Amino acid sequence: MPRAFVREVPDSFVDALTMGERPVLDVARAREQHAAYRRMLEGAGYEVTVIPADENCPDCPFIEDTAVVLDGFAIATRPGADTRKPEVGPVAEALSAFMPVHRITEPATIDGGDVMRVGKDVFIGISARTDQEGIRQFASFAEPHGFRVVGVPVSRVLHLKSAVVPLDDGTLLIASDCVDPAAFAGYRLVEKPPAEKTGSALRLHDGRVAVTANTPGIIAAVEAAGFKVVPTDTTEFQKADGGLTCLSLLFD
Ligand code: CIR
Repeated sequence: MPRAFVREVPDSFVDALTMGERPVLDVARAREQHAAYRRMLEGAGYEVTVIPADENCPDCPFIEDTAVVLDGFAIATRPGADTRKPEVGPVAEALSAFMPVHRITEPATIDGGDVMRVGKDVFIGISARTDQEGIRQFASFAEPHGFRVVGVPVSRVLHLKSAVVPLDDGTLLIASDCVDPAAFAGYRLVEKPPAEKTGSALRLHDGRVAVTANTPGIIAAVEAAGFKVVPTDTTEFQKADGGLTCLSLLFD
């Protein structure tokens, strides 16, 4: 059965990191949206594990950044932002009940939001949060299992997956002004409308794709590419630079 890990929203979420001007974050609304996101995953057949929030970690709902699950093993990250480093321990511990967990170690940094796995390809964003040593350590765990690891520079947005996400194993939704499409030769590329940069998509194991509900242009583009879309409202998380992928860790 497909599984999802999510992490609850702390009261301190009002202090979540943001790239731009400080937004006003509504914790109650974020919790409603988080609950609906969880129901969306359950509706798609995922068994959801909820990890309690940590008030000392305002960004802890963005659980994707703390670990990457590959085939039968996980890699616990070392996030680039110091306030986020303590998020990793409880997630790694919960994952270790299901699979072996490797750990990225100092001085490397890598955020899960920079790691895009498609089939046996793993693209890793070189960003403000992820460095070359993080990519090197990640590759040392992944390559022996047949994965191809490729570093990709990313600009204007926080993470690689803010710019590009898979819709299926051969199709990517991409913002070509934030990452060079040439890195993804061989894939079918679906362009994100430039005005909807904060929008994102999450492929579900049943073949449908969750898409941010406030981005009609992305919804139309994903539908036109042949996918069934599940509109999903995550505006409070978008204000804090989070995409749809960032709120869960999905694995079989
Ligand atoms: C941060 O700046 O780290 C959080 N406010 C947002 C993280 C979003 N993560 C993701 O999309 N994978």
